[in-house]
Amino acid sequence: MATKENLTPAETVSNATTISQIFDVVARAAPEVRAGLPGRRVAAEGENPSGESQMAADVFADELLCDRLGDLSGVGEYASEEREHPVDVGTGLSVCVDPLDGSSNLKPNNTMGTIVAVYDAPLPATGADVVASAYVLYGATTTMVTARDGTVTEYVIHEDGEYEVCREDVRLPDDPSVYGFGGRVPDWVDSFTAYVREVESDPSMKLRYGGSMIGDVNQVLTYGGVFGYPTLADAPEGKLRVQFEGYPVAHIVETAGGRSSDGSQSLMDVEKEDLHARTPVYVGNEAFVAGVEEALADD
Ligand code: FDP
Repeated sequence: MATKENLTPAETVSNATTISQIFDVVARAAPEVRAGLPGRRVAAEGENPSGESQMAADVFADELLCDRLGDLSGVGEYASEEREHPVDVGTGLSVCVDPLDGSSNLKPNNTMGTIVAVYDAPLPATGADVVASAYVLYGATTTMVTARDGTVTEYVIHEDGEYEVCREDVRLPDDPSVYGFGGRVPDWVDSFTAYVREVESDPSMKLRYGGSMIGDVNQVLTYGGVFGYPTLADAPEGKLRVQFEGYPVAHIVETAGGRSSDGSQSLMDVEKEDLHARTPVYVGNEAFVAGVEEALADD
């Protein structure tokens, strides 16, 4: 039997096939990740490379996804928010994973996600290297949103790992209605606070913030609007990580016809050398993201 190490050239797979396999692995692992949560609502011993405490569920999801994705013959590197360095798993595409996004929502039993970015380059990669992205949302149901080849698709994932398309060619609605921003409000910079007050003054806009980026971004993808985790007074780079959160979410939102920004440029144009580097994140309908950039321009 061909193992990953002894594949002949004829047995190597195309990037397009590998992307499909990555999405398939992630969808099929999702019910297992979900089923593994109830017993893992406790802190793990370690911290992740960003200095945040880990839950047992973070570690569990990371190990599961590393094993499964690392087994794919077209995957060369696996990196996650839970590991200091990428794991060399062969030759091929690089995969960056946030195994359990929003894991502080585990204890109160709220929404969480898994985020996946696929790069055709060694890690750390750039926005131009993104060839596909996806997230799983563990909500009332389990869904997966993928972006590749200019199209965003939403799937519903069943308990046995089978999945089916529930929304094709997902686009941000033209009549946006939700907004949500992370960080403590007193820590926001004044120009950003002023921008948010303006958004709030629009009677058609409603606050929707759940503390899990994927849950919050999925609301924007469903109803239209804006999500951000901004620059904070004591954390100019915000909280979210470029490789694991910024690029994949920007790729999905931009492919769905929206915009992304770090405050002055598309998130896809941000370049940071550190695998775990952070960036402010603003994503949503064009007008809202343009409004953030305008508001922050004078800072
Ligand atoms: P969490 O720390 O719970 O994993 O990835 C970081 C993240 O969640 C995002 O999912 C979420 O948007 C943000 O942090 C929430 O941060 P705050 O607790 O500061 O609101």
